[in-house]
Amino acid sequence: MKSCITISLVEEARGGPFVLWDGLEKSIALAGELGYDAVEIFAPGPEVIDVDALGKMLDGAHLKLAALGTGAGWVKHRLQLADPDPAKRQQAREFVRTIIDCAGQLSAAAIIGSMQGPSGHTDDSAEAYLREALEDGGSHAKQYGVPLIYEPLNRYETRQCCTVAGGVELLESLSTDNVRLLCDLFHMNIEESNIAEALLCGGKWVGHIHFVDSNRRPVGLGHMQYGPIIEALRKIDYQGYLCAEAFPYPDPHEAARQTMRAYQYWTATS
Ligand code: LER
Ligand code: MN
Repeated sequence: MKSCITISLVEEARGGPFVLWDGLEKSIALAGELGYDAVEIFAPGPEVIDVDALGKMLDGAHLKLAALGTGAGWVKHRLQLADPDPAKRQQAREFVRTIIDCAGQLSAAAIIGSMQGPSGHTDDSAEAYLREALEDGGSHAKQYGVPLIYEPLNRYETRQCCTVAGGVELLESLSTDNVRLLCDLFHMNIEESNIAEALLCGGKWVGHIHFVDSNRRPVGLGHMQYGPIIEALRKIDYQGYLCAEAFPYPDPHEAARQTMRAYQYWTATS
């Protein structure tokens, strides 16, 4: 399992659960210094990502790009993949495709989290629209040899899909085999009866982990029981990232250091 840390470039998301906020250059330098393997970037849109420049910056810090988030599509542009308005839905899918194109050029995946639609739309068509969007994004990502990553969220953020079992059912219903699940331990702590068992149920569909404590603070600062979680991830032979998506508590630097200490502790061979 590899280490990863989130960088937010989205001003509208201040106060959100992203660790580093100090611009790409400084954040990448810090992630590199602390020994992270990769970063996950939450960007306002594709227009702010200069793929070549980002690639060089990451190489210079010996980092990979793990993923690009699409959440700004919702937070900044109010685009949802399950919007009842076909034109808005189309715009939302287009936004996701352009993020997939940026990430794909750096062999990274795009993540669909809050763009799936928050709590508003509850009719059957919302799920059908989400399925169409996952088909579309999953097929689009294939040309880059990366999956599209789909994140079940807790009940206060979406009514689409809140559990790993629901996510597996959703992905198994698609005709594309190129979508994987993002299992965010914070959301799972709210929704799952047993986090380790949920990960075992996720099995081969688990494609990314948001590595965070029960209170959304960095790992080690809440009451999450990581022993069984790490054991479950080993059992399913998870080889992906444990990515710090947590509040920058007590501050971004210390949150980054705390997560790295916890990552090293939990992934030390036993
Ligand atoms: C939101 O709660 C979250 O977990 C993010 O990863 C989604 O964009
Ligand atoms: Mn998350």
